[in-house]
Amino acid sequence: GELYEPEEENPMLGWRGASRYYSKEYIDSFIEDSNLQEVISSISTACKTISNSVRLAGINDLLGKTGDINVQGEKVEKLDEFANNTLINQLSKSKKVFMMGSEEIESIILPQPENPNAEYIVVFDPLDGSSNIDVSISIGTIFAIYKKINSNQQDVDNLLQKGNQILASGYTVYGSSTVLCLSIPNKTSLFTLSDNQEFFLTTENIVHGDSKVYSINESNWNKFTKGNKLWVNKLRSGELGKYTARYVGSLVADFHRNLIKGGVFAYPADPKSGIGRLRLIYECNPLAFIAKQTKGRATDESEDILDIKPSALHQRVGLYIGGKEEIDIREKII
Ligand code: P6P
Repeated sequence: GELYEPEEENPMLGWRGASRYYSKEYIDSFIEDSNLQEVISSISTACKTISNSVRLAGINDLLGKTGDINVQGEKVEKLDEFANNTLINQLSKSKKVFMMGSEEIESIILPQPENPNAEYIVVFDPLDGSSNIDVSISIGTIFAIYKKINSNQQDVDNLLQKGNQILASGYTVYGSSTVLCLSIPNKTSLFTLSDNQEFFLTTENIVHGDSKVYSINESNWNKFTKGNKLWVNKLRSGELGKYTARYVGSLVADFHRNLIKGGVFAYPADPKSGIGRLRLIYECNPLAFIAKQTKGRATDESEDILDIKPSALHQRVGLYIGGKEEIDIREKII
């Protein structure tokens, strides 16, 4: 795309304004550790590449299936694989990552070449919302960064850390615009990808919105517990205020809308098995961290998501995530 011409009256568009808001300098200003800055910079680079491939998927013939089956037993979309490889390659290039975990890969991923002395662990869902890839509906990348707990490159405990150990987490939503959300303790900001491939700070210190939206797949009604049926009926009835329903079918898009405007997203666990659909490590923990940093909350059927000790890499839990008040209301009702 063409370069921005400095515009005096609108500092956001001028280079001077842009340099003040350009995410690399901005991120470096609020992340002290230079190694962590490098990890985040490599993730943002990967998200630019993924964004470009998402927007051109049909043209690049990346649509459709590779015919492979992933650890979730789902058919692998070519774009999922591309996103996964892009993140692994960029994180490896940073030379700052000790170990990775991906929603697409069954076990531990080590950077190539390996970095036994690196400090950081990165877990990610490279492209969440795969069911929406072929129909041009928003999808996203989710990530979280931890410090390693030991230097054993075979020890999966490095990936099985509680969400409350997260140092930084975020996502990139590939929607009508490409927006990177980056969250560290008490500071969450949004960056929009410009046509000259820079992430510009567009929202600083976001706090969870408070409009009344509920986001749940109501086709699962017959599998809801009595408590959840009571809660959803109260949301519908107007008893808790005038709510509207929104459901994209991509967790990142539903979460991003609720973060900005407000609302609560729910994906209940199966009441019989207690097993959820969403992955604790790759989806729920990173978003629960953001919710907490923006005055929101996230629980599974009973406890705060960030307090759950993961027992398996691909563990799935129920998820109720949104403004703190919304989650508190549900807990009083169920
Ligand atoms: P359902 C997408 O495949 C995903 O993992 C999440 O992004 C999304 O919230 C959920 O599944 C949608 O599931 O059962 O409502 O289609």
